[in-house]
Amino acid sequence: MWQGQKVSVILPTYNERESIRQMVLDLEAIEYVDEIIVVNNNAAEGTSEEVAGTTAVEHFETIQGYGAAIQRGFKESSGDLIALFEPDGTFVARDLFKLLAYSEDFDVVYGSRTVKEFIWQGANMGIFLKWGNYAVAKLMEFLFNTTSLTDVGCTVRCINRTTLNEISPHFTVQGSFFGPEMMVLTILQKHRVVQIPVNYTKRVGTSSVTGNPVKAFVLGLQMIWLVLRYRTLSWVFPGKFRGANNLPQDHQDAQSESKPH
Ligand SMILES: Nc1nc2c(ncn2[C@@H]2O[C@H](COP(=O)(O)OP(=O)(O)O)[C@@H](O)[C@H]2O)c(=O)[nH]1
Ligand SMILES: [Mg+2]
Repeated sequence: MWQGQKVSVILPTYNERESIRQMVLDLEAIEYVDEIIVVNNNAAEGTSEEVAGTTAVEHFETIQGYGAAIQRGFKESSGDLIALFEPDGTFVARDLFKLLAYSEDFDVVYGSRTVKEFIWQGANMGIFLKWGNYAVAKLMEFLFNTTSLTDVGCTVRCINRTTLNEISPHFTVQGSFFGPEMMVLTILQKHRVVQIPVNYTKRVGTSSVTGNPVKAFVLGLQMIWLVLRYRTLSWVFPGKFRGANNLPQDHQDAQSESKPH
């Protein structure tokens, strides 16, 4: 529990048999964590055995894809605050503290992996990935005139239940560019969002997405397309991405004048 709110952590897994147990144990050691959900997305053989004996609850999602796995995790979670991490050794569990601290003022706290001081030796965040993520993030920031963004591909993030309920009916992406779709939806619905640096370390095992430069480049193009598509659609159909409980625009503007952000 964090400030009276139940905390769920979701770990999607595909090829992290060697590292998932340690991540679960690290999360279990954090007193604020109430629920750990592992979403087994047709994961490497032996993954379930690694999770067994921990307090994590494993769910099986057969639709292949990063987005499908995370959306399944969201559906299975019961927390008021829902955090996402990867169990591949690249993220550190203690960064959850930072997400929770910011969640008091923000509906969604996004992690960023492109701040130099937080990129560990051996992490897969070379010039191409760093500036590619940064450039797409700045494109999103500029086109939506929103908070400072420096990464679009970081899994680590924390969202509150109310906001998740507002955006989830609009999810369409089941693949690897689900991350920026979630970002765009929260921005379009005018939720309070912020992005903060998180540690990014060396991966255990092989990355099946950004470890391959061709795949990473194609993913970058898909992300740019997604940002442009959402920007155009939301201009042409202004009410299209409104959340179920969203107030009309003029009410929101009036409300936000009395809030710090
Ligand atoms: N590659 C891949 N990753 C998936 C899939 N489903 C869930 N994931 C999770 O997505 C995350 C990102 O994958 P990873 O190989 O670490 O790519 P990277 O973070 O870009 O280096 C991991 O936590 C995976 O477990 C899938 O179908 N393919
Ligand atoms: Mg990874």
